[in-house]
Amino acid sequence: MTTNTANSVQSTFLRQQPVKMLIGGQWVESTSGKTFATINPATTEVLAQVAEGESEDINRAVAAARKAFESGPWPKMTPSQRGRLLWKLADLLEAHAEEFAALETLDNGKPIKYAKGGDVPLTVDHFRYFAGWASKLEGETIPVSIPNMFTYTLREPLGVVGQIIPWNFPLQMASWKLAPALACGNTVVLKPAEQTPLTALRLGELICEAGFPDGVVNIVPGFGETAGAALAAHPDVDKIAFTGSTEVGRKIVQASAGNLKKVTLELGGKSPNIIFPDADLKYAVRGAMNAIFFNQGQVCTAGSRLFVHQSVYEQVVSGLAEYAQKMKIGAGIDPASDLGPLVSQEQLERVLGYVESGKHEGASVVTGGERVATQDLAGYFMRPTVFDDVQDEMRIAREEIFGPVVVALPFENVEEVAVRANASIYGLAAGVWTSDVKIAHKMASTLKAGVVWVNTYNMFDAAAPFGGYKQSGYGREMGHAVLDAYTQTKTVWMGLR
Ligand code: TXE
Repeated sequence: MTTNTANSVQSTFLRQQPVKMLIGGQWVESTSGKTFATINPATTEVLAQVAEGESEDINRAVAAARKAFESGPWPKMTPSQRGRLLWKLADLLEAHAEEFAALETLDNGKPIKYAKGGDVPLTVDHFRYFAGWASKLEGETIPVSIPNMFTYTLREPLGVVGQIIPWNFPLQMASWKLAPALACGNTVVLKPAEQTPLTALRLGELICEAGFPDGVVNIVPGFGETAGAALAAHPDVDKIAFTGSTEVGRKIVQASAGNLKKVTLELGGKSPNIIFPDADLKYAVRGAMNAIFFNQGQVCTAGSRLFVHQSVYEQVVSGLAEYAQKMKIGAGIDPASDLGPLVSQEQLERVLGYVESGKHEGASVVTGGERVATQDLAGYFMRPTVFDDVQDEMRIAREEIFGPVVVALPFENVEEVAVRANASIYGLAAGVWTSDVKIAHKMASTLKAGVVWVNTYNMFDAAAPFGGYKQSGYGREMGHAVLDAYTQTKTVWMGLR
């Protein structure tokens, strides 16, 4: 990826200022006329002014989605027609892959090599996978015990779905939400995160180009407390799908109570990543590095609690610190960068606050622990950080930091580490590194997490379900599991006498 691509992105999509919102198939300004700035976190420069949606805009978007669900061409379209639209969207996205990768990197900060090699192709894949499901949503015939009855089920869409997404994987999160909802025949109001609205809005242009009927997808950028809260509380929204903090997840549940809308939540984590002494340490240490530092640690599944058997503890911690020191910190748009800036000043301050709290509670910084601020790196950069001398009850070992900060914790045996790994309010993911198949299976079944990776980490595929145990959320995304979250079952009884 070159600076030219970045420049061309700036001069095409970003030229239209303010970037408008998509309601009922039209690109419109906010009712209030307000806009907000989205920042390039590598430079702190304003990338674009974006229309700022508030409750009145959410009302308009929900009305457009309702109309499209009840009376537009959408409910009359066949499943295969819906599938073809999703496939076409995937093709269009693939054709604009370079542009999307650059836009994602500029808005979020992530290294372009990951945006190009991960975010965009995985998003394309996601739309293709769910394009296939549109025509495979089957009901069942039910062998009831009452004579002369024919009983069967239909799987029907829920209606208007509100979707609120975070800033760490803006494009992928949009696809995780949109693709299954649309495959199942729902209509959507999507609210991107205020830090990173651009790729979702550009995707909106491709959605129009693909030929989705007006109002099927509405995209309203804005802030959580206004646009997000209005969507979560809206009486004409049938379901809310949310990815973000556990704290806001609780607010979503409360707001949804008014009309008892269905809710799925993908929330925070404090995932244990456990290295046993018989692991192939070369891979395990590299795996531990990727588990925590990928995407600047702003990953809900980040392997932020690194449990290491005491016999290899020194070796692993020093190996990890060495990797951390070698990472190239730089603007995401530079193809050589391994670690970009954090997404915002607020996030940088939050993460540095955790570093201070760790030091204050007696943990030691092995490497990192500070902001990088040079003339070239004026944005929200920080060094990848490894903590030692950590106690399980310290805040840095219990709370989600959501930055490039890992706590290393020695352990003695399998039983002990299983208990400590599970001693968390979260249960999103876990990693295990071992060459002993018995330990691998034992840990896979004992760990209270929605996903367990063995001798690998942060693997995702559209076909593999993902979601949290405990306070990491409700429901599953991806795979056929998510179809339950976007359909409802109707049972039909026919008397045959
Ligand atoms: O998240 P928020 P923030 C965690 C992570 C991070 C922390 C704070 O620990 O440090 O959350 O990040 C919208 N009603 N995760 O403050 O606020 C908001 O506009 C409705 C984990 O950015 O949860 C955005 O679109 N919506 C995580 C989305 O919620 C509201 C990803 C997420 O923002 C709202 C992100 C409200 N009252 C952060 N308030 C993950 N699970 O991957 C905010 N929003």
